[in-house]
Amino acid sequence: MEVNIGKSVLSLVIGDITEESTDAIVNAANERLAGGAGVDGAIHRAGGPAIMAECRKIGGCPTGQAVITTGGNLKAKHVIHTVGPIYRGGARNEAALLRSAHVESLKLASAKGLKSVAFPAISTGVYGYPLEEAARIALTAAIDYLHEHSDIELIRFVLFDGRAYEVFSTELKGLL
Ligand code: AR6
Repeated sequence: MEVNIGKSVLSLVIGDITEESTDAIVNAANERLAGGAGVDGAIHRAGGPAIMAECRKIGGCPTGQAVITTGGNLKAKHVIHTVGPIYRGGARNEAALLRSAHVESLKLASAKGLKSVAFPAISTGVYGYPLEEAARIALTAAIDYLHEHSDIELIRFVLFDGRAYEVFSTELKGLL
């Protein structure tokens, strides 16, 4: 599914984000930037050791913030590592932190002059964020950003399975 937001494109696809050829792909990292399971493990495996070498130099990233490294062997030249919140019931500022993870990633892309960014469904795996709410927050952050900044030409959400794709599609239709 693809929609125009101003002069930019917001797209949803099913796939493996490590195969994306956007200028940057976003990693759902942890605060230590230590690597892990899920999409984080997949990105480090596919991108090779240059990514972890830069993560070690950077040292860490607070929840809701973002940092950028090389894409190593990936098609994407850059990886933006952001840390989504661990979901603990919803009353611990999770929504604001999840929005911030998206906005800070996009600000970093803009600051580096990048034009296209692919996101996974941050926080919805190991970190346990309910998918419907996470999709709404992620999509709202992306739409708001594209309305306010015309430099980013494409934001793509790369969903790993059909269910996540369906949930993101339904939420996106509800936001338009
Ligand atoms: N491409 C796209 N999406 C993927 C891929 C892939 N290759 N692999 C998994 N997903 P998660 P989190 C989806 O757990 O919840 C790590 O250990 C997956 O189906 O990767 O933010 C980190 O080191 C899910 O929908 O990230 C942190 O400690 C989504 O990506 C912690 O997990 C996010 O799931 C972060 O947890």
